[in-house]
Amino acid sequence: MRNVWQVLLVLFAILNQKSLADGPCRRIARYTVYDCEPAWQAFKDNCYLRVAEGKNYSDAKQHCQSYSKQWRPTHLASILSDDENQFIATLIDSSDTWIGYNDLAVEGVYTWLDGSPAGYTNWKPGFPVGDAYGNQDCIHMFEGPQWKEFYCDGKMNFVCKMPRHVPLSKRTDSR
Ligand SMILES: [Ca+2]
Repeated sequence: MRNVWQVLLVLFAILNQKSLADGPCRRIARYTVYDCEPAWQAFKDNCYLRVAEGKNYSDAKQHCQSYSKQWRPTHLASILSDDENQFIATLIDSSDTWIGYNDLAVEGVYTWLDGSPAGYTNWKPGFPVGDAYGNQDCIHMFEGPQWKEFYCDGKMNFVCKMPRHVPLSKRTDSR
């Protein structure tokens, strides 16, 4: 009888160790994952809303920010990979659409409104042209997945992006 308990104890120890070492389970436990609200579309770690209302860049920017929730700052969409670019291009159905990229602060230095590092781009061939045709500092998707700059007071549709995954560490840090 004692042997049976010893075997069970060893078995329990092995199973317990296995579950602790299970990578994916541990990773999920570090995040709170939110569903996207109605009308928002999920893609990987974010929710996206296409807003089919012509607004200038500043108004579009504020409109997106107004959706922000605790630990989920919302901005005009940043686009950080070809996958994400394709997803958004499909979402907006080829309409001219503001994205969260601009060189408003320093001419020729493009930054994302949500603070994402600049890296991926999908410029239309020949762009950016800088301010060759006037003060064009705001970036939009132009008739599909490619980007070009335009005057920031132009009015067009836009797309907002809200994080779905909030790291638990962030939740405790930002209290
Ligand atoms: Ca510019």
